[in-house]
Amino acid sequence: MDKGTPKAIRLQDYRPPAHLIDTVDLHFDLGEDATTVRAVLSLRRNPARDDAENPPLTLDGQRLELVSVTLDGKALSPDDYTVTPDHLTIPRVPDAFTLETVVRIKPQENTALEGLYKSSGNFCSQCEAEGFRKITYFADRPDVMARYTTTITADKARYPVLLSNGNLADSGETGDGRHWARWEDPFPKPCYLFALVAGNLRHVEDRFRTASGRDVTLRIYVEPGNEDKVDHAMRSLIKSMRWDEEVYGLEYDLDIFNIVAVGDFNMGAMENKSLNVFNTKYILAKPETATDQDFLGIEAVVAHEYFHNWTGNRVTCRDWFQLSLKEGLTVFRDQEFSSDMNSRAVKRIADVQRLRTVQFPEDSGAMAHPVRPDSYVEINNFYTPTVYDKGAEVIRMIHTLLGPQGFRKGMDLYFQRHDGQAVTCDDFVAAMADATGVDLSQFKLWYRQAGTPELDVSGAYDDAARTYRLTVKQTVPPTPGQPDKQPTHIPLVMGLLGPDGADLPLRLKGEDAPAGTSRTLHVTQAEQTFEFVDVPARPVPSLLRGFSAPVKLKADLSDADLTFLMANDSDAFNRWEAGQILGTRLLLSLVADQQAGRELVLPQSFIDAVAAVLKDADRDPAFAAQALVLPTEAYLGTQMEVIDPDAIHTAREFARRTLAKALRPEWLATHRRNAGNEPFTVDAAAIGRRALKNLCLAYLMALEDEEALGLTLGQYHGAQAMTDVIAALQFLSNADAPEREDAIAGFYERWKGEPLVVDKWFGVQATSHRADTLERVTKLLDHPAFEIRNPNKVYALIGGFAGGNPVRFHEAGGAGYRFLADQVLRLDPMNPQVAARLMGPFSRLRRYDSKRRALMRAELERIVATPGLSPDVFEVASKSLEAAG
Ligand code: B3K
Ligand code: ZN
Repeated sequence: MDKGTPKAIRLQDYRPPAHLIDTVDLHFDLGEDATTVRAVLSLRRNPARDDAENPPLTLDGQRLELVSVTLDGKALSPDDYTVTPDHLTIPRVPDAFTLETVVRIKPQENTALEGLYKSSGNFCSQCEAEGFRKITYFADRPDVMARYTTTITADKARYPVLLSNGNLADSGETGDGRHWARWEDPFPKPCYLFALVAGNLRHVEDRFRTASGRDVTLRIYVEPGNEDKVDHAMRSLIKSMRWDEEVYGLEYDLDIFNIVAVGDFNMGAMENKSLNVFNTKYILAKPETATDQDFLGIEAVVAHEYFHNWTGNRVTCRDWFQLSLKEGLTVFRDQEFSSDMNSRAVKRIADVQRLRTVQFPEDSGAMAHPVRPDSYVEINNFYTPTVYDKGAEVIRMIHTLLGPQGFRKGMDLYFQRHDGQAVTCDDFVAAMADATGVDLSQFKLWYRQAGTPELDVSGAYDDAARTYRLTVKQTVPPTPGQPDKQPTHIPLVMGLLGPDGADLPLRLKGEDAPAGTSRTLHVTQAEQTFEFVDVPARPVPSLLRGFSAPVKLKADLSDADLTFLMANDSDAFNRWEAGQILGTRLLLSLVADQQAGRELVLPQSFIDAVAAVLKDADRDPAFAAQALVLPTEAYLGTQMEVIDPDAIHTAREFARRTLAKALRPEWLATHRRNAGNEPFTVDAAAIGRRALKNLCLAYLMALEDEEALGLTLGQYHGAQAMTDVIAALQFLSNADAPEREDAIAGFYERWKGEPLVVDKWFGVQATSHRADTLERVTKLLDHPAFEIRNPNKVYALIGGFAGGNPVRFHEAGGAGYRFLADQVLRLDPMNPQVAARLMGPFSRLRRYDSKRRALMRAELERIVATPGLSPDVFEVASKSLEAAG
């Protein structure tokens, strides 16, 4: 670091702001060389602070060229203030005053995509978390909420569309080919929700009438030529608006809701008040260009950003440690929305898989942190699976503990108390507890303790007494900075299956009568026993139904118990889970065989279990497609003490090939039955049939015989929907077939005009498990379609290889590690956020063998020794090294 080691910001140092800002009047003069920003702020001393004297005014500002400062109409001279690279400080200010600053900025040179920048010639902004300070001097913290007026002036021909938050108040022309628009946002907001867009954009419009009769104009802005790809996003928006009214009684609060899709964006989307800015990936879709997963992703992200209007914007975060207050809650809301729109079980399975393959590794790696972190160096590094996805699980557990009605009561109270405020996770939990009388004091540990809790459950049936005792032990593993953990409050939803497969009525010892067949046990101690009485025969327990807590569960279930649960559990998630546990057990034993040099054999009982699911597949194709996928290589890694990527890959491919061969006629028949040429729709049923069909083809292609290859080529050339085309291309890119190269080249030729489709093309090649993948990926860095400045391209090619191709990335010589470090160092000066995000795989080095660990450590040392490193990359690299031991 050239500026010395960056300092950590700590939650315990929080102090309310010294000054409040009531109104902000912004004037942007957008130019080709530079942009001038004039800001008029009305400020006053914060009565909530107990400073003895009037504190100095300190505003945040970075990379701003200060032109002038005026206080209550009087121009200040440089003697009246100090300017550092991060701050503007005025030592003496009155109790209440108006401050006007004028600064110049260069959006054209902003490659970090934070603050005001240009994408495809259009101006756009991204302020969360701390980008507003790159636009103007301001108290850039979420607990300073102000009313904004924004006037934008720009060349009319280049930038016909001028947008900001709120309502359009006025507009006009200046006579010199320039025009202007003034936007007023009536709702006080933190500056991270500010947005500005100016460009040559087209829009598609629709309307929504709210429950109380307000007519809202909905507009989606895209680059010319993309108007035919917004229909699904618009429908998703309308569905989200209706759902939030129905489920939470929450209505939209302005007359206009705008979405803008831009091609260069660091993450998925951003919930700026009434002006959401989206990565094109989460807006643009038609069947020819987007996969089913893309369609589902769009529905979820459009909903997520819309739901933020209440959970995030109307009620916001006091400080960035509280990020999960809005993110965990909003992810939970979007998950529930998607479950209501599609298949609940399939959605839950997908969310749990994501949690396990992305969040669990984070929770056991160098960057492990609680849902509410205690400290950070760079806040952008904390937009993590832990804050988002584990945060959503924490909300889901509250939902389970309170029940749907209790949860709704809690939400009502939360808004009643805190509308218009910047609050903490404690405030949220207090509203939930106060509304229902449920004690959540121990539960709050979930916000403070990092690490994935482990549950060890064993059951004992007493024939004579007709009792069944479940003994539950919990431990929370140590994580960096948190060596000792306390038992937390874990809702363990469970049932008991009788010998006929039906749920038994559940009566705990001491209860007068059974209470239901599925119930929540409150696990609150290190070890606890629950005794059920009146149990007629030895039951098979169904534990952690619906994945009721984000824990690792170990249960003493036999293979026969698991097969029984697969066939009979009334909880669909647990039917899937039983299969996964079986699959994981089997694959881990194959991994051990592989490591010991023993011959690999797939037991007939496992083939039979898969055959049974396949036989029944047509009843619920979407579910079957999930149940028939073997646990992923990434997930298997999380289940091992020391991850062995080669043995995992070999074992899993062996199992796939053996299943393919043993059940070949069944895969073929199921493929055929689900490959009908029905008209393309994106409903859950059709998505499920396509998923099942492509899964069958994936198994068949594990054999790479002529028939499979013929089917794949037929699908590749004949299919209309991108889901099918890209699936076929992916199978081909793994195959040894001579047709492979033609297909890859042809795909590019066909789709080179569609950047999002080209991203898929990069992704398919980056994740191929063929031996020459790294060589190919390295070459692709020089492909004319690859742009290091475009985050989507970087995530597809570099991220796809490092994060989505364990066997090739962890190749024993360390070439993958060298490649990743090179790319991180190349990218860091341009875009630190994206560079830091790529480093995820390095932060898990502790989990690998000593040789790989040493190779990764060497790359990390090379990174931290590089002068001028961003705080983003420095934080991840140095923490990874520290934890490496
Ligand atoms: N709130 C934004 C994420 C901002 C990330 C800043 N590095 C998107 C979302 O979660 O809805
Ligand atoms: Zn969010």
